[in-house]
Amino acid sequence: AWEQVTDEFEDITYHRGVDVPVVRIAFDRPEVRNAFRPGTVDELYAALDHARKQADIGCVLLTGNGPSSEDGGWAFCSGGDQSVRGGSGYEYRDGDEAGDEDDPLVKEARAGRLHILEVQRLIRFMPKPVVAVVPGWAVGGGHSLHVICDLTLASDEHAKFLQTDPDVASFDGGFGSAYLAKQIGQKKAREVFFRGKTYSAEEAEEMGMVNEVIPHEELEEVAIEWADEMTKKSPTAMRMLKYSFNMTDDGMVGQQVFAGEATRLAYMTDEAQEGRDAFLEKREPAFRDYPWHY
Ligand code: 1HA
Repeated sequence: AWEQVTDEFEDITYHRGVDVPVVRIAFDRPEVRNAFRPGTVDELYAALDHARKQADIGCVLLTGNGPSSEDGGWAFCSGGDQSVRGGSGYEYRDGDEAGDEDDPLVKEARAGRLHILEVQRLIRFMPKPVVAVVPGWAVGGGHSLHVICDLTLASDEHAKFLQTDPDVASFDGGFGSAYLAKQIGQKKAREVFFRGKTYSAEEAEEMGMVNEVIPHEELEEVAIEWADEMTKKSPTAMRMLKYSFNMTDDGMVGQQVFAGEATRLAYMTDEAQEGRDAFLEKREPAFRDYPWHY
């Protein structure tokens, strides 16, 4: 069972679990296969950032609502909305929430955006697992979103994986491609982009970019079961593991994020309290009272 977190959003829905400490964030534009326009990305970022900060939430499910009322088609996300693509990115249009020309701050925002990459980074660095729950098409920038998620669960019947980037003269040269190659190998990742073939959920699982293929009707139920299992584990251990998995691929930023968590743990020691207390009491810290662990 879910309860709605807010009804403020237009292009996504945002719920939290009643029995399990998990949230469900879903694209809600099924008539365009859940393509994202700039406002969709703003809302997605806001919801993910909210979920990131909830200390009682241990897992995020990212999915797409469906089916389409037009033709019954299912989608996770079909990437950037090509109908609002302009010369420098995806553009707000008249009538969009952030498209009001009279507002000077918003005027800035009308420039073309590629800020789905900011969403990718938020998913990458948030200290809890994000699961792509793929009920249908994962295409283009939508495919890259499933790649960046920690885990992917896919509908046996409707999930389809397709990389159209070079068909529409776009390229996700970051996580969408390079990280995909880490998951499925260089040859396969190059095939996904260079050939642009549609892969079934089973094929995607064999390739190693889907964790489990699930009967369509049970997809969300199983996703909640996985969330239930993961959120019963130690939050600190889960966070350290996610950042450990990230670190080798994330260079100095990976080290910074992992080290930040090490600093947080170090702050919890008596030794760290002594450092703070000595400063506040204007005395030498008595660090010789603390062991050099081995
Ligand atoms: O690569 C990036 C980025 C890289 C770096 C930095 C930022 C990035 C940001 C974004 C992206 C990208 O996402 S580029 C890739 C953009 N996406 C695509 O090229 C996918 C386009 N869509 C399709 O190939 C197909 O529609 C489909 C495989 C998802 C589904 O095919 P299907 O089931 O045959 O349905 P179809 O009839 O094509 O689509 C249903 C409706 O949804 C159509 O509307 P209608 O003609 O009935 O009015 C279709 O136009 C619409 N639709 C689907 N996808 C999109 C879309 N409308 C706008 N944008 C879409 N992406």
